[in-house]
Amino acid sequence: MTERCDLLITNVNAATMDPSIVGAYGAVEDAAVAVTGGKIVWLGPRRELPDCTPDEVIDGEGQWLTPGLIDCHTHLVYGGHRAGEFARRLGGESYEEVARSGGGIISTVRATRAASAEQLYRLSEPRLHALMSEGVTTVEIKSGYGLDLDTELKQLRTARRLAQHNPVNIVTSCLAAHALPPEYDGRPDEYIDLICEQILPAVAREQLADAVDMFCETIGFSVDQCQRVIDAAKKLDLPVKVHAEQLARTGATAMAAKAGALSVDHIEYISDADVLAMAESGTVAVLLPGAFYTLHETQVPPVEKLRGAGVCMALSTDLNPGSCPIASLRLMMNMGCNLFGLTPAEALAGVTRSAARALGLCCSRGVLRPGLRADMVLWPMDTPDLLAYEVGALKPAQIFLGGRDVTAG
Ligand code: DI6
Ligand code: FE
Repeated sequence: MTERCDLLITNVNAATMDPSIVGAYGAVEDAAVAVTGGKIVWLGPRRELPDCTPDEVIDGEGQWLTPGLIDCHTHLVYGGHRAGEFARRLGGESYEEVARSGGGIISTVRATRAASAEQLYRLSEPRLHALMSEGVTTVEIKSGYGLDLDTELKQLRTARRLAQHNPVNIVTSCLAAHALPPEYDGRPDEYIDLICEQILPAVAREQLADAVDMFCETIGFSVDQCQRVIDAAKKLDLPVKVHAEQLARTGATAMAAKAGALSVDHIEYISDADVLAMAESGTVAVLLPGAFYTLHETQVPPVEKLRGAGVCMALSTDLNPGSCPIASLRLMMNMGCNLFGLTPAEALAGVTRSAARALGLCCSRGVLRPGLRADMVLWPMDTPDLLAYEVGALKPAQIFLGGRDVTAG
């Protein structure tokens, strides 16, 4: 603890989410938190606070402070919308049927290719703002609605530009292996060549992606094709994550765990052996209840088995125009509990500590602890249980990004 600090928050209860602090939320009640240089430098019971001279003091008024929320799986940069397809699905057509008849991901690809960089930015920013208004301070954004070199680059540059103009951390993933573009119809292996030989190297040259993702599904790419993408990502020193086993068991999770993937996302159809493989490799399970809900799925991910095996479970929106057009991470916390059986404390861990781990960022954020970034949210509530329970009315009182107050309005 230095003698002076930039910011001191006192009279606050801290849901640190630090697993080394006993109790559901790693709670430190009647706490004080000191911040300098964008990082937490001291956190503990207020009565133990050493002498210090803060530049600014905030009275937390007995409210609760949590880590900034982290949405670790979004596709929020896209053109157009799919309201027409929503109506078709409500009329009884399945997601796969719509996709196979030229709708689905490919219809968003057409709209995203047609949008100018400026249009894409303007369409995407309100989606980002919706997340930020809920206390989200880190957002992952994927490409994958371009499926050609220029449009994949356009999407990823848009994500980087959103980060330059908004007080939020953005990390990006290249999801060129999302669907087969129409110009490669019947030639999926040649499209995988394009990804491995041209798209990923160009993305890496411009440092546009922090990771590489892929859609390993019967309506996406096979395990063998995805393995080639993983090998190409590894050559470029990029970590991988996999959309796995949302619609059927494919073997994607076993492949991802073997490759040391950061996360496998969805995983409704994984087997007991897959759960053990994840526990061994430390691969995070990213649960996406909004997609499950939107697609009226019935197969839930094996949460009890994941919990029993000690697999780290993150929660995310999957914000995308088809299977989850819902820009609310708080609603996902509620759905994680109601639909998947998480506890409220697991839901908060899922959008903080575990989400940070799914992005390979657990050394810098997701927990309130000295040495970590001061991305924090002050909530007007008397227990963190409310965060997963209530939807809509409970809003952050203050949002801090690297210790800076970035509360909107
Ligand atoms: N994430 C995805 O990328 C796909 N499903 C999912 O959960 C498809 C998104 C889309 O329909 O556009
Ligand atoms: Fe997704």
